[in-house]
Amino acid sequence: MPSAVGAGGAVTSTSSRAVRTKGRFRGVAVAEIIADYRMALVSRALDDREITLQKQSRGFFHISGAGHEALCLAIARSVQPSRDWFFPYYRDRALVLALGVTPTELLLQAVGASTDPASGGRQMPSHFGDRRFNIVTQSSPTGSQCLPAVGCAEAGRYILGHAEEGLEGCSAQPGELTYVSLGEGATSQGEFWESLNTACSLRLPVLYLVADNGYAISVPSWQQSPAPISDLVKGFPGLAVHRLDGRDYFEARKKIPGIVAAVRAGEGPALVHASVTRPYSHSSADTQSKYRPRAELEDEAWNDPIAVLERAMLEGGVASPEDLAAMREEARRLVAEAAKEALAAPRPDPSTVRDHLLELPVVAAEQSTDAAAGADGGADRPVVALGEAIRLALHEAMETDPRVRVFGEDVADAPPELIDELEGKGGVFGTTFGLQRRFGHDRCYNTPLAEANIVGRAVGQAARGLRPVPEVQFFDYIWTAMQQIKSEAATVRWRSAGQWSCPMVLRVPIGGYLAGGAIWHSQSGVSIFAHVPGLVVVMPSRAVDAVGLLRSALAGEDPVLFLEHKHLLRQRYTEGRFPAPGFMVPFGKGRVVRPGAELTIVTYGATVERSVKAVQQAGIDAEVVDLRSIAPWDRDLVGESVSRTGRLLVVTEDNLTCGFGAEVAAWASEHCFGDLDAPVSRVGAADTHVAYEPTLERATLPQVDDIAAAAGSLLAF
Ligand SMILES: Cc1ncc(C[n+]2csc(CCOP(=O)(O)OP(=O)(O)O)c2C)c(N)n1
Ligand SMILES: [Mg+2]
Repeated sequence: MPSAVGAGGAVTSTSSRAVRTKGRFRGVAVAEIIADYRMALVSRALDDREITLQKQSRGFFHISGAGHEALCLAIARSVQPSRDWFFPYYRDRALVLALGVTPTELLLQAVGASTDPASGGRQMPSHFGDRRFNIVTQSSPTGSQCLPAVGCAEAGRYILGHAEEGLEGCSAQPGELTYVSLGEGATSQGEFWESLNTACSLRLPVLYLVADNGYAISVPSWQQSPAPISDLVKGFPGLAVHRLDGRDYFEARKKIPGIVAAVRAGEGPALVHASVTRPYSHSSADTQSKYRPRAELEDEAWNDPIAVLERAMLEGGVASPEDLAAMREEARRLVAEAAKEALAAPRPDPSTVRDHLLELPVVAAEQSTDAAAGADGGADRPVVALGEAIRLALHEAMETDPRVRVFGEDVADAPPELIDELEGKGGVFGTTFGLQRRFGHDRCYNTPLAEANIVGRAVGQAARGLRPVPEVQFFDYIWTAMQQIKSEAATVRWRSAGQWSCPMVLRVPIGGYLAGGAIWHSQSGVSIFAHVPGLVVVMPSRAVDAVGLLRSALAGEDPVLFLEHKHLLRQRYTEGRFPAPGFMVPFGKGRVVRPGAELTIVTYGATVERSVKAVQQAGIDAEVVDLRSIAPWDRDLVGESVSRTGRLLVVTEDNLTCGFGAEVAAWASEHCFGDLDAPVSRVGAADTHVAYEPTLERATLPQVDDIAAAAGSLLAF
């Protein structure tokens, strides 16, 4: 297999000078030394050019790859862009150049051109991403790339193992590895450690590169952690840990091939802890002379990997001082040409700023009617409540699509070796019961008790074209996964200008009314997620809708937060006949649960049934609308209903303040003002936490009486 360098033909020699290209020096082919030196110079020249562009207000930010070039280029000699997968760090400029990204393409991002292939002008420079070379779109939170990288590696193994099933849109190659890099500062993040846990447990082919330049912005590494990272990770079983001087191109060239070969051979993950330098300030927003002594900077300049390489080349007679000067000039010229091209490129059209947020699956109107749900009579289909409907819909999804994998805490039935002897658990609510038994351990499996791990691995699997269905066991514990949901999953499509997507269905039991659930088993809070662009949020209140929404979620290409109200899982009133194949519920379409003429009640989840009861109790003619889908939500249906009734009450289990009801009310005040005969009113939870003792819980969450009273006041207005 050829190595990565030059694979994309990105930076090739145009020098007119005859530099020595034959023979070997310090164990490395001279031609490769020269090519890598040229690439290092181009990388450095790109840094310099981006700094200039920013000073000229033609670029808007800069973060350098300076000091990391030799290490990156040595890695590039052992990895393969068509075969391996890459989760780079922002200092990996030289690596992505070697993988095939061109200098012009990098500069297109720096100037924010619409033709920036990585992000269409949406991301800061050095936020790489390129499908051609398996460089997965990069985000900014330091360390958050580690879990998707692990998901990517496990997806590769799964795809290879299931190749005969013809997984649509998925490919993997034997011996592939996933590369993920980060700085020594980012190793402080929990997500890094969560990723090591799984990479080691599953012996995944992950190559970690920790490029240690001694600083995380201004924080020196000794303030970061109690020991260097290569010491800290020594206890991880199965992790091959290597220390090397990444300032020395020859040392890196010598050590990296063996490390990579071991990962490819299936020996498990490896972590390379490499010293590098940071000759430029952290970024264009930083001035490192404020916190780094002059002597240290001078010492670093001497050990700058390009300077070290130049001294070696001179010593070994690989190049003369004139050769070096000529190659420097050549790199400068090449980058100057690239900058011209980038500056001539078109700017993004402001009207496109919302493009690539979501691509909702198309559901025909006739597919989503109750008639469609009941098509073919369906006597052979069972009548089920919400929880069982979800369980059966998961069986259906896994039956029809081998790309679907279900994982989370406790979702499996039993240890694989004991499954024939035991009944099996299948989730704390039994919603995944039987999936492992039916579809096998690699399609339904338990994860560590770590929510970021669960969601982050799903993000990486989705990047490989799988259809992960992760579960976060309780909504109350979703917060550690928030970064993976908000910063990773929800931004993938937008930040890559549609180049990548994140088709994942994140199932999460939610809500209260449990009489004993208390503060950490009763939380709501959908408004927090509805606030996140790029995320679909749904919450069915009956079995039929749960199946229809789950089918839509699995048919789509975007992350869906699928909220399963715990109180509803086994309620008789959620029951319905398991819908016929083909029935789907489109996102953003509500349902009139009960028609009425004098008041519209808009709600979702567990307050749907409570609202219906309140209407009956009050003996009023109110229309009850179940939104079903919270992001996007059905403004048309609400507007149409209010135009007939003239009154609107929004009922949510969310706390009143900044709950989702506030959004509906604000929208209605703006758009339905002319139709309203009374102020828009809200019923929500009592802006406190949910207590354990049932009377306290009742005092917190909206009750039938509260809804009836609010409806009565509105009608009396
Ligand atoms: C989660 C998170 N916190 C803070 C930041 C701001 N930030 C950007 S880079 C950086 C330092 C990273 O240091 P290190 O991992 O050592 O990488 P280096 O920049 O030194 O290569 C910080 C704090 C961020 N991007 N993400
Ligand atoms: Mg650092």
